Amino acid sequence: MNICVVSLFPEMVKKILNFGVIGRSEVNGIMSLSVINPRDFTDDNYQKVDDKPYGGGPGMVMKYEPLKRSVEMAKANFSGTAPVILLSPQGTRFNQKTAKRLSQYSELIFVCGRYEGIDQRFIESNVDEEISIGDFVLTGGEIGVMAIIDATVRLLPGALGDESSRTDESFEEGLLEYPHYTRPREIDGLKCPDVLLSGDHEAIKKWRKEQSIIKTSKNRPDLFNNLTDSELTDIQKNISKKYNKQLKNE
Ligand code: 4GY
Repeated sequence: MNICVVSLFPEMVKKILNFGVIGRSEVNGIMSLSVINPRDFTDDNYQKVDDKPYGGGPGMVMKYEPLKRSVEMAKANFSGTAPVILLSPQGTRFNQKTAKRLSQYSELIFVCGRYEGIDQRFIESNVDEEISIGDFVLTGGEIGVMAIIDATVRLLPGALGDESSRTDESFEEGLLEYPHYTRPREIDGLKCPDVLLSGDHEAIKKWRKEQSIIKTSKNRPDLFNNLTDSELTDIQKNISKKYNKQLKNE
């Protein structure tokens, strides 16, 4: 996968994506990352990438031309299949499903904004898709783009070693992950749940599913309420009911 990021802070994106699984994927040739700085595509002496907003108001707005030329350069380096994706709070919400969809592309172009916003005409004529990583406002798109690249590249074949993609399956089922334990068996008086040491694979599977259900109904009622009736057995529905009653009584 070839990825190009348009950003006023190229070092930020390059450095942070150079660790662990994602860093290795670049060494292994699974992914290649380049960054284009819109400041290199200005034509005035001050290399101006922003200007005052028409209509007044606080802050500065990113100018159309340096961004457009940056995207043109990114496209010239690619074969022409890459969607241009803008990171902004106005975008559609990113999730595991989006990561899966993006991982099917062989080329991606991301645009990071800064300041108060981006000239709308650039968005309308040069951006294919607007994506948000959450309902909060960052100082720029860079941290969002790093989250999206991280979640997407780890799905590429060979990116994870034997760590497999088991962790995602739970999200695809619409449930949060079950809790994990490793050695020692007891530490600071805290025990590992007996069932995990029982060797009874069916019992372990059942326990983990129950834990996922409890966690999801407690922390993410939005996800839990999205589960269809057929996805949960009656027993599993009762577990969450019982658990929610317990919570209320506390
Ligand atoms: N939320 N999800 C986000 C963001 C900062 C002004 C456009 C977000 O993805 N990006 O908050 N980005 C803004 C800052 C210009 C980007």
